[in-house]
Formats: sequence, C-alpha cells, structure tokens
Amino acid sequence: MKTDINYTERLNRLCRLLPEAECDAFLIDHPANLNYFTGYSGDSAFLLVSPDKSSFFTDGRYTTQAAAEIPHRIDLIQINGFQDLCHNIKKNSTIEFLGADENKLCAGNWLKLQREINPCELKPVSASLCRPRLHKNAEEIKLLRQAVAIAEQALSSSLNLLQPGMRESDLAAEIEYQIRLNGGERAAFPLIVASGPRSALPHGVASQRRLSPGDMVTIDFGACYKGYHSDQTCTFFLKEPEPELQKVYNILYEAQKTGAAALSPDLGCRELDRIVRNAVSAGGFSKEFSHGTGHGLGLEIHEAPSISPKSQDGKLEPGMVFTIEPGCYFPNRWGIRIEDTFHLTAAGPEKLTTIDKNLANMIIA
Ligand SMILES: [Mn+2]
Repeated sequence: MKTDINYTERLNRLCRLLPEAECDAFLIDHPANLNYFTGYSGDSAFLLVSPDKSSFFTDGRYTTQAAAEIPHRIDLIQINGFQDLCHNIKKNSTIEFLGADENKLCAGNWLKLQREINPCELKPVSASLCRPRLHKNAEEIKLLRQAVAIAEQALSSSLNLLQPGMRESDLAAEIEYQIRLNGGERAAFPLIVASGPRSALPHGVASQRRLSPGDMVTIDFGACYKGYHSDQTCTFFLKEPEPELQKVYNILYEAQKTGAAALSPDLGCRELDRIVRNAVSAGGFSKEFSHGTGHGLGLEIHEAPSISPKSQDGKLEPGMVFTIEPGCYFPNRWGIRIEDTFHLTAAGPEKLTTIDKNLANMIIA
C-alpha cells in the first residue's frame, strides 16, 4: 500500500536516535514499528537499521509483499527462522551495540540473539523505537480521521440492531461487517458491546447476552484503516435512564469536557489525568473510575502517551493523538464510559471523533 509517507525521512530520524541510545544499530521486530519505518504491513519480519544501510529480513511467506511495500533503498533478505537472522546480524561485524525492543522481542529470542551475536551487546531501546510515532504528521491525521469516519458510519448503519432480543455479538458482528464494507481493514480491536449488568465490565467484549427492554449498552468501537486505529465509546440507553444514571452520565460528560478544555501543549499527561479524575471525584465518585483517563493511538490501538496517574510520558506536545475516556463502574449493576479521541495542535486541541455524546442523543427509546 503506497502512500505519500516519506519513509527515508523516518529512518533518518530513527538513526539520529542511535547516539543517545548508545547503539550502532537498531533491530525492529514489532509490526507497528516495521509499518511506520518501512510501510511493510505484514508480520514475521525484522528491520536492521544503521546509518550506512538498513536491511529487512523475512521468510518466504512475505518476501513478495515486502518487495512491493518497502522502499528500494532497503536491502531485502530472505531468512529461514530466527537463527538465520542471528547469523546475518553476526556477519555485520561493525555492530558493537545493538538496540532491540525489550517489550516486543520474546525472552527466548532475546537470549538466543545475545548468545549468537556475542561479543556484540544487546541493549533495550523500546522507548527510542516508539518515540518518533508520538508525533503524528498531516498524512497520519488524515488516515486517523478516515478511520474515525469509517467507524462512525459503521455504527450508524448498525444502530437498528440496538433493540431488545438482539445479542451483543449481533451488534458487534454488524459493526465489524460495516467497517469492512466502508473500506476499513478490520475492527480496531475486539469490539466491546456490554449491556445491562455487563456494562460494569470496563472491557466487556461482546457476549451472547441478549438485550432486554430498557437496557443500557456501552459500545466501545473503532476501525483500522491503512494501519491506523480509531477509538471511541458511546453509552446508549434503551429507555430514559434513572436519575442516578443520569447524574453519573452527566458527571462523566462534564469531566471529559473539562479535560478537553484544559488541553494545551505543555500540559503534563499526569496533570490531564488529575484534572479529569478530580472532576469525577468532585461529583462524588472516585473509586468507581477504576482506570486511566486515556491513551495514545495510531498504528496501535494503545500506544504512548499514557494519560494516567503513573504516566511516564511527560508533557503533551503538538502532534499527539490520544483519548479522554472517563468511566464509572458499579460491579454487577451497571457502568458508563464516554470516550473521544483528540489531536493536540500548536493552536489547541481538535476532537477527531465527531459523535455528540450529550445524554439526550444517547437515549434510544
Ligand atoms: Mn480507548
């Protein structure tokens, strides 16, 4: 899938991170990073990046695809298994320190690689490899907007199934089908359709439960388009909700708005979490908001920055794309979450998801 993306520039940017990582080369195996730095959309492959040349390794299942997707300046080398990759790296005698992704390369391969390339030293550099992806350029924002549009179209084409008697899985299947019909590659993640008491499960992946009259239904959905993911959550009501539910819904709705209004470059990720969390607490609910405020997204559904009390990601910067998704959960009773995706620009935030989640719009009676 050819696009206007300048992969040479991305690889050059990555090479500029080699000195501070104290490495001569990086080994990339994580599919989202392979995609970001080369355009390759498959898996079971490795990219060895160094300032003088980059080599791409994969097996016979993917060589044709790799040749079609990857820029010519990267050498394509067919390998037969991880051992073969190790031998190829060892042949490259100029490498003394090799950076690899400690969060993705499995422990077995890490140990095997270290043994095979000795005396070259293997170093953990996951954060460096993911850092260029923190800031999305205009082309990426276009793809993210398209992923949002596909998902929103899919939801609106599926809402006729939001009625008593339908199974959660019927809704999830229809949304996923509509995502593909509308040009998406697939759903961005196993879709969450959590109805009635299951709405208290923050990650209640669609089950066989049938909707009952008057149920509430949390739908957390997104599409993957050209590798980019969208993410948002709507909580619907099949009847006018009880006052207690209305109260919590409006607290979450206002808390999200408060967070969005605070967005600006230099706001700390933890600070954003605190602002949203305080707004929910001020409404009388704190332990019920049992997860982080949000997460970055792009080539992965969850990536940096993390918006949570323990975030290590520092401050928000222009180009970052992330969710704000406060929720309250009352086990075995009910739960509500409201999630939208935001893009921070130098001029302020843009909301990428477009469904207006005002309570009145969520009542489908
Ligand atoms: Mn999310």
